[in-house]
Amino acid sequence: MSETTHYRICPLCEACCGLEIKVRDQQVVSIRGHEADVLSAGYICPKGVALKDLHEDPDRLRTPRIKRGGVHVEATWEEAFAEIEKRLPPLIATHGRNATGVVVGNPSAHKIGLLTYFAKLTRALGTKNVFSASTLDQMPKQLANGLMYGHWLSTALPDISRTDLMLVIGANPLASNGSMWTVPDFKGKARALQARGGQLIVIDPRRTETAALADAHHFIRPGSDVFLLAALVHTLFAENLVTLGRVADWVVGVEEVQAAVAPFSADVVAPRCGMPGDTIRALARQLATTPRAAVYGRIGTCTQEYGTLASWLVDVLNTLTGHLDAEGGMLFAKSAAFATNTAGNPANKPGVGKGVTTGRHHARVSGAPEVYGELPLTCIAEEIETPGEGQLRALITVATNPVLSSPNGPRLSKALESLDFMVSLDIYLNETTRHADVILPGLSPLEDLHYDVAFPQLSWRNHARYSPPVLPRPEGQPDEWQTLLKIAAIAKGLGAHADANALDDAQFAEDAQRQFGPHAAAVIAATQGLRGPLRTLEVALRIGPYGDGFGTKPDGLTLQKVMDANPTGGIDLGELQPRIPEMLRTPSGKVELAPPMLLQDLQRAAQDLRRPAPDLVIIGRRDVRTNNSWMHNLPLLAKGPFRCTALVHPDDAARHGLTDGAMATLRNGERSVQAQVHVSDQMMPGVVSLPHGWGHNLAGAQLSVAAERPGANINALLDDQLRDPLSGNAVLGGVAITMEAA
Ligand SMILES: Nc1nc2c(c(=O)[nH]1)N[C@H]1C(S)=C(S)[C@@H](COP(=O)(O)OP(=O)(O)OC[C@H]3O[C@@H](n4cnc5c(=O)[nH]c(N)nc54)[C@H](O)[C@@H]3O)O[C@H]1N2
Ligand SMILES: Nc1nc2c(c(=O)[nH]1)N[C@H]1C(S)=C(S)[C@@H](COP(=O)(O)OP(=O)(O)OC[C@H]3O[C@@H](n4cnc5c(=O)[nH]c(N)nc54)[C@H](O)[C@@H]3O)O[C@H]1N2
Ligand code: SF4
Ligand SMILES: [Mo]
Repeated sequence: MSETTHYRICPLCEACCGLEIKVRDQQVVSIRGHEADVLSAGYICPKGVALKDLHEDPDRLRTPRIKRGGVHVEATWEEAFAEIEKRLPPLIATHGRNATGVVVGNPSAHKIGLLTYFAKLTRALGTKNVFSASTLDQMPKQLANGLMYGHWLSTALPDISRTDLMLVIGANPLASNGSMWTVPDFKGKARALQARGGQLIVIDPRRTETAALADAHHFIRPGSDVFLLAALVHTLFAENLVTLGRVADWVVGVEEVQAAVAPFSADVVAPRCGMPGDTIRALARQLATTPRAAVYGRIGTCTQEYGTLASWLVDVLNTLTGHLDAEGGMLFAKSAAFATNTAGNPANKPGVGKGVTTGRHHARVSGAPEVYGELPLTCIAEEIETPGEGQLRALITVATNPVLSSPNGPRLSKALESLDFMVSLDIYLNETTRHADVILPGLSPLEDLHYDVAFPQLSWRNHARYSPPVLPRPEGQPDEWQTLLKIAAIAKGLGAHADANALDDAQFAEDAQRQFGPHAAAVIAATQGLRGPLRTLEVALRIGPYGDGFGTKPDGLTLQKVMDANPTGGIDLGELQPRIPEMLRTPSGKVELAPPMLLQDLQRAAQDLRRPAPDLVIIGRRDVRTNNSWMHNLPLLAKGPFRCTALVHPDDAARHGLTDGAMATLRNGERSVQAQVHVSDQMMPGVVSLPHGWGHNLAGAQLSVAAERPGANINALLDDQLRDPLSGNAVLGGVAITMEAA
């Protein structure tokens, strides 16, 4: 057979690169970057190439598993759904809906089927126990976005192709390829910035790959970003540097912010941050006096006790230096589909919305407030362990591996084993799914279609790209959205034999009625022949800001037009443009610079300003050849030097009697792990770095390559009780440890 060429968006990380995939005899022959791709222009990393390994991985599940006598055995789809029907509805009948829970993980953000259908499962279950990896990651940013701009996905993005100064805090895009910011080839764009005379500055407790590229790098004590950022803002006021630029008419709360940051002068925060006061002041001046500048903060600023405050202050800093919504500063994307901040508002009128409320209900055991309908993922173990009404007895996990990815994984693992019933939608039998009674596999990415729901709302450039499946799927394997609908139907008492497509049609008709009223019949007629997420996408594109409005704007986008553009790399929708006030969805129609909830929390930070720094703390690390916990089984990525090492500063190594290559025991109270030490002056003294997602030595998993070099699980050390109280986000860094030779 002859070779065919396919174009497919990589679903593995937020860079969303366009790939060119050559196939012969249904075998992948090569994967490279798609030069014509309108977003990524040929950029690719080794993980994209490893999609072939993922597709061919013998450990990847292709058929369901049911646990019988403690062992996972292969089952048909019918048997798997029958098992769920046998066990889930009786449990709901006896213990109520809140005895069930769902947790969804990172890969779902890259799957239109999971993203658009997950909520149907949670609705059918009717439980308060909804958890996601968001509370291990970016919930603080989501909350800050919601409070300031009225929607959690309204994220101000660095206008990297036009800026002259870029400050990166707590992110390492050279390894991660960007997050809450879809920016393939960050390195190339940063180099271009430098080539036009601009500067890149990095603030990080480790001199990272990104810091090595930068014009300047400053160490910061883990967890102290809130103090640094408050001091930067303080300096702007103290030195009369505040300017709002083009958004001046749309910002409220400047004076409140000025009063709230009063305790945080540069000299006061300096010891806590481990940064000289002069450095902080100079940075504030540089940001204020550079006409095109952008501050970007990411996971290092989120996964700490003051995560929401730090995320908010990044945007406060951008606003008060006149860089919010300005070319070369921070801009908002305008997505072709699915963006709440483009819906129902004619351009240039102030956008008004419902705003954001949290705490509409609370976690049963900890009392943690709900945020965007979710409870903190780190509450799961205690919700399972603690008896009483609403005790969590049945859990459905979707594309998540919290036994490795969430703090105190060993406790969670034990708790999962005590559940009455557990179902996992997952492509591996791994550290988490080994606890499941039923595992339902999703398709290989190469067998699935692709359209990004969230990332075009976070992209450095506006675009619309669709990829069809590259390879045929195994006979009889459902789409993941169909699997979700089946479980939803079972939970609603409709039985295991309910037809997913019929359920989908009925649901779509109902939704169309609600959304389009008198026009519902026309919308249903216009989308005949489509179903599932494709139908949802067709509607979203056509009513979106570039859409054809179902024929009212004939030049506008339709699904077909986006599909047709696949071979030419998708449709380019241009550079980001200023969007305030039209994109706002706050009740006031303004940028809320001083949400009361945040001002109040800043007092908590003020009280904490003089806490002495622990002797030694641990932080995480990413490597370009890993992806959280689940790609260590792919030979192409697993080969080479071992990546799960503890980076230790030479002074700390000497202090603790450790030499390069030695094994160290890292302890947090009763809990400990062992890791190989790599002595490196990349580290700030007093800070140890160990990557997450490792620890593949747990019995019952089926990950033959990963098990060869299992690595240490940093999350076995971290504490499930440490959270940012506003967002419920876990604290993943800056945790005090001790270290000794093993
Ligand atoms: N200490 C520490 N811990 C961290 C972090 C850190 O920086 N430090 N980072 C945190 C962050 S940012 C995140 S997002 C979380 C991630 O934590 P999780 O969301 O739990 O993600 P993973 O650990 O990558 O697990 C992904 C799971 O999805 C499965 N999977 C992969 N593809 C598919 C698919 O197509 N369909 C289905 N159904 N399943 C699939 C994999 O087999 C795996 O079980 O980890 C967090 N944990
Ligand atoms: N190759 C690869 N790419 C990935 C992933 C992966 O696992 N591997 N995971 C994906 C996911 S889920 C996400 S969320 C993104 C995350 O993307 P990034 O936010 O870029 O994540 P990291 O590369 O971990 O960079 C975080 C940086 O914060 C620093 N840091 C730690 N603590 C602090 C602190 O208290 N203050 C400051 N200022 N800095 C601190 C760390 O040293 C690290 O350099 O990456 C995504 N991309
Ligand atoms: S950077 Fe790598 S993993 Fe991320 S989308 Fe691009 S090819 Fe895929
Ligand atoms: Mo993440």
